[in-house]
Amino acid sequence: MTSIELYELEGCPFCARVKETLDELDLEYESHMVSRSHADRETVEEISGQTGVPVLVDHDHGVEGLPESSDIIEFLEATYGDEA
Ligand SMILES: N[C@@H](CCC(=O)N[C@@H](CS)C(=O)NCC(=O)O)C(=O)O
Repeated sequence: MTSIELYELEGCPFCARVKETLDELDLEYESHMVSRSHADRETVEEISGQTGVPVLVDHDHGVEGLPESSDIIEFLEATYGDEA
């Protein structure tokens, strides 16, 4: 089972940037497509305290719901990149 999960929305450019980074770092992850309706994003709200996506989970590193694509990319590069 992979440690990383990504909550994302079809066609979301911020999610695409995160996925690009995951691919560049050759990381496996489980994708969860969320509903277009914010009211139906209970899990995203529960784990991250807001309803926007992308949101990243990385169980192995104690990350249970990290929002903001730039923060997610920074975390992935710092944790799994060449300089990690
Ligand atoms: N600053 C945020 C922006 C994320 C964002 O705007 N995500 C969109 C989807 S592309 C979203 O969830 N917006 C709320 C919505 O309208 O569903 C980031 O970089 O992650």
